Amino acid sequence: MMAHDVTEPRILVLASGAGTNLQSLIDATTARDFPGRIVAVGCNRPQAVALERAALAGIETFTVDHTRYDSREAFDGRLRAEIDRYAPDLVVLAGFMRILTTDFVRAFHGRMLNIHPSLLPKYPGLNTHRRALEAGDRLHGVSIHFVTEDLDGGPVIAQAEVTVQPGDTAESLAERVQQREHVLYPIVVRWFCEGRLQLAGEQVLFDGEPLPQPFYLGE
Ligand code: NHR
Ligand code: GAR
Repeated sequence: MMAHDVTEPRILVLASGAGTNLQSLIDATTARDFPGRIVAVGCNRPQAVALERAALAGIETFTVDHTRYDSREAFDGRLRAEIDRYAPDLVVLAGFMRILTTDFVRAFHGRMLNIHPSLLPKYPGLNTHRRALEAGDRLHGVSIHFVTEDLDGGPVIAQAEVTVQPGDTAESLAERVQQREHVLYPIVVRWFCEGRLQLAGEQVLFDGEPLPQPFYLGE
């Protein structure tokens, strides 16, 4: 058996914050049998802990500080130039907090995933845990979807649920949702790297067949 497969998919992770999802992906991809590898981590915040996690794992990093650009187009243009240096097969948004322009999203069509902390189509956008609590939802969770121009509206691949408990706060809920995120994201990234996931129009294909509904991981 070859120690290194030169064709293994190249993964680039974009993050903005703590990078706990990045860590779960580092841990998964470091396992000997994972069918892809993280070639770089990009960040829009120079102080993000995600950058330290990448460096500790010996992964190359770059920062494109959005506060230094006066338009989204300029920021995305620079971000894209940095990403292109690594020629990734897959771009993984892992707690990445900047809305991306249409041109950027189109450049990575079918090759960019996001993890979003709600059961989409509920609560696209920000503050999902607070909004689920305020709505009195009994069920909350996380979704992984292909990124399209439609913010948090791209086709959903997989979801995991979390039951809202009496006394839950946005923080306690976020913590339990994140535990599910750390299980689910490596599974979906593995599927992509195995060539099992594709985007055809607005349709997710799994093993070449339309996915009738997202994979659903119960509690
Ligand atoms: N870009 C596109 N075009 N489509 C998507 O589906 C995207 C995207 C960029 C990021 C992640 C998303 C999430 O999972 C994501 C999906 C940031 C915001 C936001 O409002 C909204 C959704 C997501 C990420 N960001 C503010 C902005 O002005 C900044 C907020 C901040 O810096 O804290 O870009 O939730
Ligand atoms: C995660 O819960 C992720 O779902 C969410 O932010 C957290 C990032 O944590 N993403 C968004 O809210 C995107 N707008 P992490 O940096 O520890 O992975």
